[in-house]
Amino acid sequence: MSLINLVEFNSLGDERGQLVALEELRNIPFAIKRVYYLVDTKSDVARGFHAHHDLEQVAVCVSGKCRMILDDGQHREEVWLDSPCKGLRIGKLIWREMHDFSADCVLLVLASEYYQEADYIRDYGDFLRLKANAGNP
Ligand code: T46
Repeated sequence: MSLINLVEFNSLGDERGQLVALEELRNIPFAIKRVYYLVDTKSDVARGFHAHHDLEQVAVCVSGKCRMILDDGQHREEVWLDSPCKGLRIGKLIWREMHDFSADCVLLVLASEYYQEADYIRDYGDFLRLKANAGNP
């Protein structure tokens, strides 16, 4: 099964421009507790490099693009987030990295939980051990 789980958002665009609506438990598959966005990112500076114990997210580049890598401890897959209509679901215990941000990138993330640093697994070795103990995948 692919790690790349995309959600296609309808664009309610017309001659004035595009409008995309994100609604919890409709086109976002969880109750939204937090919204954050990455802006002013640098093309040669990658971010992420962690997994979460218990967090679901949907990430969408509302402007520009970036390359997202997902890793379940056995497989790595990548996808370009390059459309405001393309959301990427990222489940729990998935390592993620963001690379190659375009200069105009705005990466919006909807999250199922409030921010909690204790939910992060920031060491790749710890992540692999956790996955192995949990019976990967
Ligand atoms: C993720 C990817 C896609 C907060 O205080 N509150 C927040 O809601 C968030 C997201 C971060 N922070 C703090 C934690 C760090 O001190 O902001 C600082 C930067 O966060 P971090 O280095 O984790 O940023 P990224 O871009 O590597 O990762 C972020 C999210 O943290 C992460 O959950 O999945 O974006």
